[in-house]
Amino acid sequence: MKLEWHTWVFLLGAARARDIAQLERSYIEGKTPDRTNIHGINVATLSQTPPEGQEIPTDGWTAVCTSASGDHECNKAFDANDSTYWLSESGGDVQSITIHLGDEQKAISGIIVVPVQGGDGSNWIEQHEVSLSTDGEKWERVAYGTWWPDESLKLAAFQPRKAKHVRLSAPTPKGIAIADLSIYEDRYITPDPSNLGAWGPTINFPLVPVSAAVDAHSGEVVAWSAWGYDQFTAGKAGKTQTATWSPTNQSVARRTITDTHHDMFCSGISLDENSKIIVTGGADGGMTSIYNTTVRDWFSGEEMELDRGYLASAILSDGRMFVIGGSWSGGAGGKNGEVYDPKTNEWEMLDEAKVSAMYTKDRRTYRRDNHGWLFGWTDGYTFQAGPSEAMNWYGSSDTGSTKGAGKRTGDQDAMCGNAVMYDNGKILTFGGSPWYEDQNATANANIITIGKPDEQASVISQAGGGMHSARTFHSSVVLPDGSVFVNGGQSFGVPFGQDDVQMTPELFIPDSSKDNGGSWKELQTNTIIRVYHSLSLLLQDGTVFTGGGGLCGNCTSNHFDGQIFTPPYLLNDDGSLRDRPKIEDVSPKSAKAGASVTVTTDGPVDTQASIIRYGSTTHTVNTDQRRIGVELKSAGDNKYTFDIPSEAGQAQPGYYMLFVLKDGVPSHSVNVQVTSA
Ligand SMILES: *[C@@H]1O[C@H](CO)[C@@H](O)[C@H](O)[C@H]1NC(C)=O
Ligand SMILES: *[C@@H]1O[C@H](CO)[C@@H](O)[C@H](O)[C@H]1NC(C)=O
Ligand SMILES: *[C@@H]1O[C@H](CO)[C@@H](O)[C@H](O)[C@H]1NC(C)=O
Ligand SMILES: *[C@@H]1O[C@H](CO)[C@@H](O)[C@H](O)[C@H]1NC(C)=O
Ligand SMILES: *[C@@H]1O[C@H](CO)[C@@H](O)[C@H](O)[C@H]1NC(C)=O
Ligand SMILES: [Cu+2]
Repeated sequence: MKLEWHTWVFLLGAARARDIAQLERSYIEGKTPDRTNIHGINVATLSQTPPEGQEIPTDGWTAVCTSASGDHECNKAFDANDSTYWLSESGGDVQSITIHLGDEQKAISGIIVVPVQGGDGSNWIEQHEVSLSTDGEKWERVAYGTWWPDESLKLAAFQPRKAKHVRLSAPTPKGIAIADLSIYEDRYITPDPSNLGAWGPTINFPLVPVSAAVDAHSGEVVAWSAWGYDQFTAGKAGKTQTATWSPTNQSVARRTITDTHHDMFCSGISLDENSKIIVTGGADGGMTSIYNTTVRDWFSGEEMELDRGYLASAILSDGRMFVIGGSWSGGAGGKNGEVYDPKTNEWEMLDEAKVSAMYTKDRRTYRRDNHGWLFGWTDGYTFQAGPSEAMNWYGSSDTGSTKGAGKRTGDQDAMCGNAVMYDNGKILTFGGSPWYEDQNATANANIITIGKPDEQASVISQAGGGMHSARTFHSSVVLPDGSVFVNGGQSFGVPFGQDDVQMTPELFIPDSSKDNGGSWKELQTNTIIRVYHSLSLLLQDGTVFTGGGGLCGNCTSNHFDGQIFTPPYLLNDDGSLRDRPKIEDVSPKSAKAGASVTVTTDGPVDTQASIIRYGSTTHTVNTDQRRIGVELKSAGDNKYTFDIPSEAGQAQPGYYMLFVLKDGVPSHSVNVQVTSA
């Protein structure tokens, strides 16, 4: 049944509509439907993957709590009796429980908290923080965020660390209660930060972050699931659950449930010229929704001409948005191109932008046009680099156009693989499998160089070596130095399966003097599985947010979290942050193709800098991210100039993060908007 999940949901979609309404109500009221017997009482479960490793015995534990009410003493939080519980007093800013483990443990990897069952909910924990210490004095925060307030199990999984003391704290004036708290231990992974990078902290979300985008104005990650916080449906359930992580506040906002009439699962996502998040199609077919990050709310746009799900979209050189494919919704086949103008909120069919040119040979027809690798390019053209073996140019004038652009060298259909423009006109493609699922993944990589649009001869494909590991359902981001970070995935793709997982991320390091155009390097091994429905996004400070996976209702592959990965370029040997250069000023802040931009820094920086377009992503697709390497010319006194590429569409319109580097260490970014006119 696992393998057939999508089909199963299709068939049962309509019949289950009433069940879904009921389930949804119970979720909102904080009552999850599934229960399991723990320590003699029925506990509400929240189906998710437990922390890696084993639960450690409570022998020898002692605990200190900030306060305790009546006979609900501190140690009732781990007395192996879930009808008794620790209850703090109310008032104060923060309530916490600190467990002294006795002996030092080598690799604490997570905790699970059982809330009081059957109470009135007044002592549920929402915002929380987990910290570890080896000496009881110096604490490291390993996880934080917001749990959805209900009586189901709460979990925090993190990169394993040595600890003798574990603290869970909740910044709330309400009292909190814990019926049971268990602690997990996994194998130790030796840190090597300046060489391999480092994982952590974990950020807990009140939903499975399956789709997300970075807001250019605040740097926040806006993440959403579907109608439910842990499940999607092909029925028209029409709601969206959204939660936002703020890097400034270091917190996750409570999730909001919006009556968008749009279940934004399996949709296309693009950030337009003004960085509005435009979400198209998905489980509710033809809908268009637009997220305004200022007012933090969704608005409806005009509907597409065709129903689509698992489509892809890309912003064009003139600021319009091209979409193609998407047979997962509204019947298989015929999902030719359409174009949307955010200025007029109008859609137009491009009947001659033929989707059949990009079909894979999947055994299922509704899978053949999914998750296109689209790159908006010059003169209103879009380059489609895969996942089909065939590549194409799609034009957007009049009724559109299609022109073949050859095949990737030595590659085959690579559904659910990744494609990233890591420099101006240079695309790295890697991984994927011939069918959407139930096939071995590939480690193949290709480098595709594109030039003049609508010409086959302008497209050069070169085998790009191979990854260390075969992957499908992985995710990736391009970094300020032009390298490409790849995380997660399976070597045999099974949606919602968690076997054959790749736990070691890797990095493509471009080098045009090498035959393969670069090399692949393995990075620090992770312990949180990131497979189907997981994602990665580049943040303004040059770190990576990677999260999600699952969204399968009561299956255990749900991951209600994200994690920060800090690449080696930011770290010293001891794990502390390296000194980084600083951008003092950028002018102008908005510029067209060909314009010159002046940057003021706090000292001398490397000649090579980069602008990276903000990303939006779901299901391995991120057509928004794009790095353009720019060369800085000295203009005296820590002032430099660089040019936006001369042809409109090379840097397609939108917001970019400008990074300067010093000896390879990137600055925090500053925004530059590339405009279409
Ligand atoms: C758990 O605690 C309850 C309430 O104090 C008590 O009635 C029950 O016997 C305890 N169960 C066990 C297994 O000790
Ligand atoms: C972060 O803080 C700002 C202002 O203090 C607030 O407006 C915003 O909602 C917060 N964001 C999150 C995600 O909590
Ligand atoms: C978001 O909404 C605010 C308030 O209605 C409006 O002023 C702003 O222009 C909107 N932003 C975008 C990008 O549409
Ligand atoms: C996947 O690869 C393994 C090992 O090469 C092979 O035995 C198996 O048949 C392959 N599975 C499929 C579905 O191709
Ligand atoms: C999952 O949910 C379905 C439908 O609500 C139910 O039939 C099934 O028993 C549940 N499975 C588990 C493992 O709880
Ligand atoms: Cu999916």
